[in-house]
Amino acid sequence: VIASYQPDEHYSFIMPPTLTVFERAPDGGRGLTRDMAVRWALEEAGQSYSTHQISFQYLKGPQHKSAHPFGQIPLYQENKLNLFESGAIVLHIAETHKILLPDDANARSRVIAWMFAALSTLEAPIVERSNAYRFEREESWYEARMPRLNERVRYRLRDFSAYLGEKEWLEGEFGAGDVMVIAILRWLKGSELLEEHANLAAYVARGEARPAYKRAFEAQLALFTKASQGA
Ligand code: GTB
Repeated sequence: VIASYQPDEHYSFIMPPTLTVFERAPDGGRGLTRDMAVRWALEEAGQSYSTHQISFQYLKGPQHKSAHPFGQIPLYQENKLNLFESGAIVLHIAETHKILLPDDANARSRVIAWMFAALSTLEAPIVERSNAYRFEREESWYEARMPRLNERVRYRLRDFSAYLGEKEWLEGEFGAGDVMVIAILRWLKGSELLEEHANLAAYVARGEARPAYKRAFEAQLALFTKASQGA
């Protein structure tokens, strides 16, 4: 046994966890790949970690797929645990470090509901729009399709903005729901969609101003810069 699995505030590892990430991030170091939320949660926990950078070829190879069924990043490895899906990894970090989740059972369920909302209700139209932009820009129908995809994002943002109102965070204290929601809203940066709601733009900016977020962002950027310099 090389580490304690007791989920208490002294939870620690002899071997820091390893996070598998892209060798060359396709997002230009903007912190949009799915390892970003995990890095952020690890920084909130004060948990050191190492990164394993892999090529696209390795991503789709049998060794990686034996740990990650879909051949994706991030993969989180901690002692004997191989964990995939960024939301599940963030939840694991929150539970084991007793951070980012309220003690009260109902409040905890609400925060977890926000994690699901980020990864389903909010994410679906945002990812659809982003995929169209990334992969279908040259198609003849792209210009005609985009307004519809923007409208689907707007539909969700209107409701979310109305709900958030002037709250600082979703459920009182900053939590795992905020990590996941802000991580996906950041995909809209640079479009007018987020800026249409001053409270949403401010909410994302509050998340990005957290020291843990900044450390996570710098860490992924450092790898990207290294990769783009061919190091
Ligand atoms: N539901 C999974 C999770 O949350 O962990 C989704 C994981 C996922 O989509 N991983 C992507 C991946 O491995 C990388 S982050 N893709 C390879 C594959 O599926 O074959 C997604 C991503 C890629 C690029 C940008 N970008 O360029 O802006 C942003 C996000």
